[in-house]
Amino acid sequence: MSSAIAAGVRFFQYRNKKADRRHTYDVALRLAILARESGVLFIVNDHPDIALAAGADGVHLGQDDLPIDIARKVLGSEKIIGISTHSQEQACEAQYHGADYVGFGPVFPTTTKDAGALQGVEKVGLIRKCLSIPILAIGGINRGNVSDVMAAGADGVAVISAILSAPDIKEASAELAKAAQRIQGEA
Ligand code: TZP
Ligand code: MG
Repeated sequence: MSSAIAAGVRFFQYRNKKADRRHTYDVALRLAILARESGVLFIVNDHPDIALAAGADGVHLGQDDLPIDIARKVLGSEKIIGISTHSQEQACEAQYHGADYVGFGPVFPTTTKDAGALQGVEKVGLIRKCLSIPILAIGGINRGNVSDVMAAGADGVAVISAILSAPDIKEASAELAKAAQRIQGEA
């Protein structure tokens, strides 16, 4: 996380599908402290209660996690609640129920997760037209395609393998952050 912070990444999610809840809490607590000291945002995947207990900025939900309004009861109005969406209908519903942002994808093929049907860049543009909350595109995003996704209307990108599998995490983070910010600056 420190390398990515130094490279300009400003929004982090702790995602661990294998750990037990105690371990998830312990790690989330340490990351939340680092994030606060560094002035970046930090959210926890899946678990609103752990996000709250660890002092994170919010939670990222999936379609099978707690509903947004229940997570809002746990977290209160100040915390960030984001949710993964895989269709225009899910994205609109998320906004209606008070999500602060949607993750949308998979935009490109990914081997990180079985994330369902490919959405493609065009769909990002489509949901941009009907959503006022930020859209974070996800799935197979790398330095070669980040500009296309941003140009289509995403407000940011969520990236796993193009950063974590890169030989130099700081360099990969910097390239992605720079490309995303450049397009934002042009908008
Ligand atoms: N949700 C949709 S695609 C995806 C998730 C968690 C995986 C993204 O990982 P990568 O390695 O950036 O393609
Ligand atoms: Mg989840």
